[in-house]
Amino acid sequence: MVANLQQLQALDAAHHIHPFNDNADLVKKGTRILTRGEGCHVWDAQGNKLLDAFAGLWCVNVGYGRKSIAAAAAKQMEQLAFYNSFFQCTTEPTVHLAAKLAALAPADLNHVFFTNSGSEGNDTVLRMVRHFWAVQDKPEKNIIIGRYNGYHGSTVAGASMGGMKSMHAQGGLPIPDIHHIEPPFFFEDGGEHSEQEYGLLAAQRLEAKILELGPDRVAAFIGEPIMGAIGVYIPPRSYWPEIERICRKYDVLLVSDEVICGYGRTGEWFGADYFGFTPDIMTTAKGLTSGYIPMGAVIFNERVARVLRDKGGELTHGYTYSGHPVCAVVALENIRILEEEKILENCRENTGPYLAQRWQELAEHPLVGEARIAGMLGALELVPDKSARRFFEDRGKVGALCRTMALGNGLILRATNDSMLLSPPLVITRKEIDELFDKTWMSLDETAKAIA
Ligand code: PXG
Repeated sequence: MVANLQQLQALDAAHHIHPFNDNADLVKKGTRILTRGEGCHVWDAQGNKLLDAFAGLWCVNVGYGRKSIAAAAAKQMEQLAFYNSFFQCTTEPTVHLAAKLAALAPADLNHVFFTNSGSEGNDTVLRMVRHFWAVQDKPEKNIIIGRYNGYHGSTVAGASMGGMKSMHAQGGLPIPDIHHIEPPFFFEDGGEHSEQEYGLLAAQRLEAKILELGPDRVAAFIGEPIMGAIGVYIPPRSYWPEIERICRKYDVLLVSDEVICGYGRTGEWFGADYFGFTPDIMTTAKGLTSGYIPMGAVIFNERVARVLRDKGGELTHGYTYSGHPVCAVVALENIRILEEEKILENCRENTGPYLAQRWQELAEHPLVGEARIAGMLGALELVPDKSARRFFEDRGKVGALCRTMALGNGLILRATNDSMLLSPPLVITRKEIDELFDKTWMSLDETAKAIA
């Protein structure tokens, strides 16, 4: 227990405005302060040990406490703490990382622009996509289509392309020339269709929207391969290939927001690999450095990069810390760990299937209407009645309650509405998966009892 916890909480309440929090409520309750992490566990200031089934915020893919990452950062800080990538300069690790990402990315996505976060990545995407069409004498081809309830970050462009109503309500969003279609969510929306049929129908909403707006107006479609923040909506296998077909038919750029899915979350390097489609552009962040340091990378294919390079003139876009050398060595070390410890292979062949099996067992609980999972990304849909695909009337209350129960049982799960979300470090062991199962079941029992 940290001796000065109450003091820290008082200082926090007095001076720190938290992201995605009801700050008035937070001041009343006091912040949970985390102090240490090792593998899949974190400790809070009261000394509680918690299984972090949410990997920080969908990001600590290689787990906590990696000394080799800390050492790589320290060494680079001593040698060259910073230099920029503007004005015909860059640093050695930045170059190595760009080449490494080009090698990992699918197809001919061989060109990398560095950012500090996923949100900045998506702002970069918006500007570059519009510029791409403008320099080909199509300035009117500037509309980006996203999806309602999609999450693409908190900056102006990210939140605009995202489809969160509560975010649009603050700050006058979305900006012009952004449109949205309904997302694929079989549990809510699938009706009597088979999943694969529904996947096609949900994708065809994009075609209808393109035709409504006019193909000459639509620059790009952006989507998360699996929608994370809204509740881990895993689309049917038929969805993404159909989206790709439609984008190609109308020459609309396809942007895969891989901020959560990227770097192994699904057991493949990218969500696009998992679903078998090839985007033109990918936004990545989070798992790129496993959250050890902020960094993002937008990865472009040959076509987009060539137009931007040969016709685009000077690129009037960049962040001071684009390609920061310390972040680059952290990313390189993180990727080295993912590769050398065969973490993706292990997820695909060993722990992933085991996690899926145990997660599916949770669907037997009376409170669970659906257990969905892809690789190391899952959700439990809590429902009032197992026999119907229906939500609680007061949506979100039961999820929040279950999250609190889980914390009491030493388990961190995130709740969106009444979906309990799962995104553990990719290094989670079978023993920890059993711990996850036991603690989740117990939390579901306690939640069911509390609302009975
Ligand atoms: N795209 C996706 C798909 C994301 O999940 C971002 C972009 C933005 O990345 P940065 O690094 O700017 O945060 C994200 C981030 C939640 C939650 O409530 C999810 C994210 C961020 C904050 C909260 O689950 N994802």
